Amino acid sequence: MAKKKLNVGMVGYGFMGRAHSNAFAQAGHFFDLPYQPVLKAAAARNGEKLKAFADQWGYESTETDWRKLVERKDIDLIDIAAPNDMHLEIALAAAAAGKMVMCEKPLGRNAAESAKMVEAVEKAKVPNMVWYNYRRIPAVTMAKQLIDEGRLGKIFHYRAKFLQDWTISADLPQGGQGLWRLDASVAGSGVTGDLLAHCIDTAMWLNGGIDKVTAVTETFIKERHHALTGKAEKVGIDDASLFLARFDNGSLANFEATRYARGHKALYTLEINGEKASIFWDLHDLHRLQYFDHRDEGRTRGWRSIHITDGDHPYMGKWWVPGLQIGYEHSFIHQVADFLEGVGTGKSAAPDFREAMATDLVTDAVLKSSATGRWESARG
Ligand code: SOE
Repeated sequence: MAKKKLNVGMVGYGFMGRAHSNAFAQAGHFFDLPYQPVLKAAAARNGEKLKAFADQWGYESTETDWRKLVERKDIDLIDIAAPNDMHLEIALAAAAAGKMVMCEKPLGRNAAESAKMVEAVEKAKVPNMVWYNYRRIPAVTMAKQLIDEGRLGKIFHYRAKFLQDWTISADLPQGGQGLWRLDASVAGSGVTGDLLAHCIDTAMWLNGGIDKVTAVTETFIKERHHALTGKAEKVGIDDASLFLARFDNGSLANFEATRYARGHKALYTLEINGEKASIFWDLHDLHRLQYFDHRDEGRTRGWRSIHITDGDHPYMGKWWVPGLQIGYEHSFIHQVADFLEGVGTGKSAAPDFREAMATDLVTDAVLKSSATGRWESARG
């Protein structure tokens, strides 16, 4: 039987525009879904680049004004893969037009923006989701299963890092395409919203709510040439951000993100220590879950390196044969698959806008604490 079509309107054609487009194109090939996504139209300001993107990915049409895309009757879902300062306006318009809305992380530049987006999608009752893709790396999903099964017992510690090194050069400009992440007025913050947001989303999914935080941030390069104004301008983003946290379950955590860890490109690691067992995961070795279980027989007890490629591992039954790995882009494909399953049952797949707003409350608290030097509530 022919599947119902779900027409996607994509805003943005950068790194995330490509990751999301690939996910929409591939999901139906591997997952048996109630809807078939159709790459109906893409929108961006630069008509020439947009056309090249649309041709490459097979979009049927283009719009150089995202408002036209939102108004179109033949679009069911708006996917926001545009810079952070555009999320709010597009999400409000899309929800008001009755479209389903997917938004790249972080949802807002701060929790106040996110709250407006939550209100809009809840009022319009449209399915909505934020692209926190790392939850759907099979090894991370399996960590969630093990924790929910109680295998770790009481959790004492959560540790996460997201380390990069791509902004160390003082010659790197801020602003403009590709480098808007360095412009605080566009991005909202630096590594706190860009990298720690991932760590916080995964952490709260795995280990529950965060109660309070105490943080320190630093901007190592104070002034950069602005690609749009052509002048040297003060840098407003945090280059590095570290914080301690207390979770509601009593566990203690430390988080660190930086773009100044020479040698590290995207080293996202997390470790959880429980009374009975521990888990460690590393994005550079993403198909492996390291697991230590104290209940194992003493003589052979040790860290197991589980290759998450077998049919009974999360999502893996849909891919190749046991032993063959998948990668980064598959986390986005899994997210589309879960979203479309949810649309079929009338639910939003996690994290929906409301759940993602909780992450923005934590990142707001981190930035506030780094300014006040005090512990701050992570609940606004
Ligand atoms: C920054 O370099 C970045 O691309 C983030 O914006 C993404 O969210 C992260 O997954 C990888 O790093």
